[in-house]
Amino acid sequence: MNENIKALLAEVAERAKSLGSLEDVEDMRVKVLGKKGTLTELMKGMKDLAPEERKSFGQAANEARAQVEALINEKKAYFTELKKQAEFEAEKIDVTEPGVVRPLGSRHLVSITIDEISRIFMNMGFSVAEGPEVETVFNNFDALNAGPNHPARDMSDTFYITDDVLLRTQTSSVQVRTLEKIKPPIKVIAPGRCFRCDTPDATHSPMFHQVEGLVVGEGITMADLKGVLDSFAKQMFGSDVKTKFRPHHFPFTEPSAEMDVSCFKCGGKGCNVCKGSGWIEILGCGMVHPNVLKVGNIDTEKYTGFAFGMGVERIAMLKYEVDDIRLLYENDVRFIDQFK
Ligand code: 2NL
Repeated sequence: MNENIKALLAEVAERAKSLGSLEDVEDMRVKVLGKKGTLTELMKGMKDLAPEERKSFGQAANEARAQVEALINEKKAYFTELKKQAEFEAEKIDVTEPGVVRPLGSRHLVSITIDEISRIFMNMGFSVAEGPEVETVFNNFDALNAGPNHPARDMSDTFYITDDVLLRTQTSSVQVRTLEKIKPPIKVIAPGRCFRCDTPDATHSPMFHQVEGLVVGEGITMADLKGVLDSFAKQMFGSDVKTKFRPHHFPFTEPSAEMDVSCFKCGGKGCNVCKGSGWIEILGCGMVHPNVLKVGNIDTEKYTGFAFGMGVERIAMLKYEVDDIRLLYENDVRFIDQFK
């Protein structure tokens, strides 16, 4: 074999020992087999040879080329595999490693309380109605027997949007919609958000929640009102609480009353929750005023009804001993996380 080719193969074999990467292999391929590579240059010199030498030189050169190509392919495969293994190693994940703990949110105390109240009434056969927070003055006041001169209609007490549209001050407007829509017997509760122009303090907020209830049917009396609300009080605050009804006034009910429960904390002896009196006021109620029933074209000779309304925040604060209503809206996780 031609000395030059021998020397070239020896050199290639030597260089192959120090190859360290795919780049090195490619580098060697260009240097030996490339357009200006050492073996390519040798082959170009073939034309200067004597014809009788040319054949054996050509054979040797082709063999050398095949050898070098085989070597390069082998090295290429080796370093490709090596690289792949390194990549696999870098990508390796431990599937048994504990995952990232994402803290779960919790339900808000106001939602929890609405659900608790609703559940009790749903178990007594009430359905749940919802309506818009932006209401007509008619649905919020006129339909509830609060005429144009009623003090609650004052601009300083209610958020008006126009002369005829406002943010509802109680969820009674939902029951008015129910009265207009369906015929007795009616048995609904209306939980939801309400608005009044109040300066915030420990017990007042311009945005708060109510659950109101309405029952209309034949032969409904004050005894039904007392039975339903006494049962509610016992389920909400404990089976040993007593209830009492004090006369009151609302434009939409006649007669009207407020219901107190005996203190569920001290049993009536007097403590911080009942402010020493042994009783806690929890809701307003009464027999639906005939003028309200007439809004739904209900025959007031045939049908009677009772209604009630309670402030959700007040109930939640009493039950869970929260002493400032603003804690419910600040959404400090340390506070809201206590109730789940
Ligand atoms: C309170 C008092 C009350 C009503 C709400 C009502 C609704 C209709 C007809 C008659 Cl459609 N009454 N609702 C009745 C009595 C009292 O709420 O102190 N709420 C926090």
